[in-house]
Order: sequence, then C-alpha cells, then structure tokens
Amino acid sequence: MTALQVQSPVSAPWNGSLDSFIAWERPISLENILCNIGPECVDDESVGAGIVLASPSKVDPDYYYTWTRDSALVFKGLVEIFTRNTTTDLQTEIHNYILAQASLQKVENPSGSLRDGSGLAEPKFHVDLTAFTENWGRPQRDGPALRAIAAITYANWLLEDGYASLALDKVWPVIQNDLSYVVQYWNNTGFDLWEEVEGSSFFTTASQYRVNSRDGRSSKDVNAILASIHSFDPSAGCDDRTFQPCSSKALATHKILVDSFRTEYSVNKGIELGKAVSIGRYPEDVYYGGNPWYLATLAAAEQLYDALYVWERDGHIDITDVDLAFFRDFTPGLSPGKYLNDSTEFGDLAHSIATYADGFIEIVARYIHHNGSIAEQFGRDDGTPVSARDLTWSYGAFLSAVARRDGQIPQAWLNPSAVSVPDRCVPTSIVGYYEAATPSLFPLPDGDADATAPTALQSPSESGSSCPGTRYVVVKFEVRVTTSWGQTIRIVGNNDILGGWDPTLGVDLDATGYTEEDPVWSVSIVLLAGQSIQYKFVRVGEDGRQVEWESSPDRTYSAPAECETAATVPAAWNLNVPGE
Ligand SMILES: *[C@@H]1O[C@H](CO)[C@@H](O)[C@H](O)[C@H]1NC(C)=O
Ligand SMILES: *[C@@H]1O[C@H](CO)[C@@H](O)[C@H](O)[C@H]1NC(C)=O
Ligand SMILES: *[C@@H]1O[C@H](CO)[C@@H](O)[C@H](O)[C@H]1NC(C)=O
Ligand SMILES: *[C@@H]1O[C@H](CO)[C@@H](O)[C@H](O)[C@H]1NC(C)=O
Ligand SMILES: CC(=O)N[C@H]1CO[C@H](CO)[C@@H](O)[C@@H]1O
Repeated sequence: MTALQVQSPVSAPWNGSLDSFIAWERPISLENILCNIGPECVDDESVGAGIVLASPSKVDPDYYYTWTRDSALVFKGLVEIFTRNTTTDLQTEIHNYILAQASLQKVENPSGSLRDGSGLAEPKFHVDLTAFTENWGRPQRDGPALRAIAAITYANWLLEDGYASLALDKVWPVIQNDLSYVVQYWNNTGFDLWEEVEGSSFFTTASQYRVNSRDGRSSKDVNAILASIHSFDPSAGCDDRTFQPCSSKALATHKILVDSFRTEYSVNKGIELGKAVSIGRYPEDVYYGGNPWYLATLAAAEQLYDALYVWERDGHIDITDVDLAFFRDFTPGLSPGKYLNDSTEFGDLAHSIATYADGFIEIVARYIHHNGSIAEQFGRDDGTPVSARDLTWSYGAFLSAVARRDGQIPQAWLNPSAVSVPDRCVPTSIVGYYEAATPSLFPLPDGDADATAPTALQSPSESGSSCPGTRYVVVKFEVRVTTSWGQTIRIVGNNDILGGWDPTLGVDLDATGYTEEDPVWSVSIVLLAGQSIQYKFVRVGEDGRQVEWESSPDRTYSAPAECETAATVPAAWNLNVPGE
C-alpha cells in the first residue's frame, strides 16, 4: 500500500450522463463493499465473517480495523438493499454481521465491558475481533445506537416476513444491549464521529434520539447533514424537532454548510450559489491537508433527494423565514409561504433542486478513480483521490444517495404517538439490562415463513409471565438516608450490574430529589420480569473509597413476573423489614 494514492483525476466513466454513470458505479460500489467484509473476498483469513474493514489501507492511513459506526451505517444500507430485493445474495452477510456484533459486544476493551454496558461504546476493534488497546478518542457513543438501527431494520423485515422467532432469538439480544446503552448513557459526553473532539455531538445525539459544543470550531460540520439523512423518516414530513431533511432547520443548515466550502477549496472556485460544490467534514479540517470527502459530498445530495421525495409526495413546499435563503438561491425574490404542486414556483424549485442535488453526484463522478474505486477524500486543489483507498463508508454513501434519488426510502422509525418534546431537557438515565448474546448460526432461510412465529413474541418462559411482551421491568430503588456533601449512595448486590457484591462496582444512586425534609436517593434499573436479586446500599465517602455498609441483613427483591413494566421499591437505610 502506498501513501497518498497517486491516481488520475480524470475519470473515464464520466461522459456527461449522470444516469449512465450511476448505472455503471452502482454494482462496482456494492462489489467493493462486499470485498471489504470478511471473509470471502478479503484476502486475509484473520478478518472475521461479517467484519467490515473501514478500508483495506494498512498505512498512511492505517484503516485496517473495524469501526462500530462505519459498520453499522454500511449494514443499514445493505439491509435496505436486501429488503427491497430479497433475491440479492446479502442475507448471509447480514447474518454474519449480527453474529460478529454479538461477539464484539462481549470483548472487554479500554472503554469498559458489557457488565455495565460501558464497553459498547468502544469505537474500533482489530479485524480478528480482539480489542484495540492503544490510545484513541473513546468512548464514542453513537456506535450502539447506529448498530441498533441497522439490526432493528433487519429485525423489522424478519417480523413482517413471518420470521419472528429469528428476530427474537438471534437479533433482539444484540439490540437489547445497545438500546440499554442508549437509555443509560445518552446524556454523557463522548468523542464525536470524527474522533477528534470530546463533547456533545449533534450526530451522536440525533442517532441516539432515533432509537452545543466547546471545541474551538465554527460549528459548521457535515455531521449535521449526516444526522439529518440518517434520521430520515418519510412519515415525519418536514418535522424540525427530528431535523428531517426537508425541515427548515436542516435546509438552512445545508445552505450555510455548503456555502462555507465554496471559498474553502480551489476545486470549488468560480462555482456560483445554487450550484453544487465539493464538501468536506468542516471548514477548519486539516486532516490529510483538509480536503473534500466523497461521503460528505454524497450526503449533501442525499438530503436534497429526501426533501424532494417528501415535497412531491405531499404536494407542497412550505417556505419559512428560517429556510428562505436556501430557496432564494434557486428562485430569487421568493417569499415565505406554502407552494402547491400545481404552482410555477413548486415546479421550478423541484426542478432546480433536483439539478442541484445531481450536481453533488456529478462532482463525485468526476473525481473518483477511473476504475470506479472511491477513496476517503479528494484533493482540494485538483480533485485527485487522497487518503484511504476503497473506503467502505464512501461506497455505502454512494449507494444510499442514489437509492434516494430513485425514490427508494428507508423504514419509518418515529413513534407516531410521540408528538411533543419536553420543554426542558431532563438528563434521566435508566441502568440497562445487559446480557451476552450467544452467537449461534442462523438457520439458512428456506423461503418458508416460520409457522410458530407469533407465539415466539411472548415472554420467555423463564420469566413466568403471562403477559405477552412483558420481558423487562424498570425498577426504581429509593433509599432515604442523610448524607453529607461529597458522599454517594450505591446499590451493590449479587448480579453483574450490581457488581457481584464488590462495593467498588455496583450502581450509584442519584440525589436529584434529595431535600433536608426528604433525603431520598434513587436509581432506576432494568430487571427481567420475575428476576430476583439480593442487595444492600452502601455509603461511599468523599474520597470515593471509604465504604460503609448497611448493618441490616441483605435485602431481597423479586421483580413482578406478571404484567407490570415499572415498580418502585422504597427503603430506609439500615431498616430491612422482611416482606416489605
Ligand atoms: C455515456 O455513455 C453511455 C454508455 O456508457 C451512453 O449510453 C450515453 O449515451 C453516453 N452519454 C453521453 C452524453 O455521451
Ligand atoms: C434483484 O436482484 C437480482 C440479483 O442481484 C437481480 O437479478 C434482479 O434484477 C433484481 N431485481 C430488481 C427488481 O431489481
Ligand atoms: C399534487 O399533490 C397531490 C397530493 O397532495 C397529488 O395527489 C397530486 O397527484 C400531485 N400532482 C402532481 C401534478 O404531482
Ligand atoms: C482501482 O485502482 C486503484 C489504484 O490503482 C486500486 O487501488 C484499486 O484496487 C482498484 N480497484 C479495483 C476495484 O480494481
Ligand atoms: C452530554 C449531554 O448531553 N449533557 C446534557 C445532559 O443534560 C443536561 C440538561 O439537564 C444538559 O445541560 C447537558 O448538556
């Protein structure tokens, strides 16, 4: 592998016809993605089945690892391709991916382990599924959410096609851990998707919602466009709260971001407003010289195709003060208002914006390697491919952008009953339920739907529940105990999440509700329906080490086995009344 790949900036396939370019590049992209996934096409036995190499490049840069984020985004796209055309040979790859992720979830790593979910946010692993232990920007909290989205997309297809028991037995155990992670850690800071800045990343939060910064940058970052396209729910219209691709906020952001690159790169020189330009990650980027990225340029197109789909389906474009500047690049003098699909304005805008979107794909067509390979970046001055070759995510970005161009839309994900967001952000957290998923082979699909499927969705028999769907109970443990400043109350007990009686582990309670009159500490923990535990509270000193145990006998608790999904267990320190 050479350093900066010296490749011809002249692209043979580009002859001025976007349709023929797309028809040519689509199978190349799919094949090159599959060639970056173990084991078949990868010329290296150590790459596990279903493991996605970020790139085959081993030096300058060394991307010969598997990232949870990249793998999930790529597989979300492959699952979409499979569910649109189930005769494609992708199902085995999808199964391999789920099994590989089940294994990776269990690998102890520098971010932590599965015991308390902390290890799920480890951003990358070696290709043989061992932990990467060198310094890195970790944890990265978007990984579990994105992996859950990819797995849920496949599980939904299994459910719809009558394979409910496969969804429950093989896919749900992986999803369960990742969703547990999201409900527990969503409000913690972490490293952003570019692995450079620690803080609250919009992309991460948006990915987490689907299931502010202090970094010295302008805040213009293509992660906003990525958040918008990966949160696209065609049933949500142009909803601003979920940053849908056609929402006013997402369109205003699109314009500001794209315009910030107009003056940034020589390749964009002289290209006027309303015409596509090459897009990078963020204007201040210096990585590999700070170049445009293929996946960023493709994302700019994808957002517009998503928007066009919704406008055309709904028959109108609503222009507000917030996104007016975006639309005025195409029709100067336009006013805010609702433009129906029989108006000249609608027709003109739809046409111009489709051309604008195509322009971003044309840029990619011009600057990829002439054999159809897509690297990570292309030179800011001459469009020459730069950095890692055959970046798996670049191919995934190409396939999803051109699918949207064809009107192929993703699954809806918004809960239709979630019609409002709270006025105030409350950093609630629930300690999740984590359990190692046992990878076992998927039975080969024989085309017959599983006849016993519907009953498989009932609770597992070990929970003893007679309520279908009740598998988990959110149990709120409360203890009333006076503490002094700096002290913490922790719950320690006989299972993994409670630290196996190790007082340095266990789960800290929260003093948000603590007052002098009612000194209450509490924490919500997910237990299995019917699960029994033994536990005690400990008071941890200001130094974090000194531990004072309750003097009363061990407490015991059994979560409801029947139909409840929530329970509260109040207690007083050192007062364990049996049967309470
Ligand atoms: C581009 O090439 C394709 C065949 O690869 C051909 O069908 C198409 O007409 C060409 N377009 C132009 C503008 O030459
Ligand atoms: C589905 O995929 C198969 C195999 O790749 C292909 O031959 C067929 O044309 C595809 N069907 C459609 C409708 O795209
Ligand atoms: C305009 O939108 C409506 C839906 O609101 C749709 O039924 C109609 O077919 C659209 N007309 C055109 C010309 O696309
Ligand atoms: C395309 O060419 C580049 C540069 O020579 C090479 O690294 C890459 O493997 C080629 N891709 C394919 C699919 O042949
Ligand atoms: C990282 C993160 O999102 N932190 C937020 C947790 O919730 C509070 C609101 O109560 C925010 O202020 C933090 O920014």
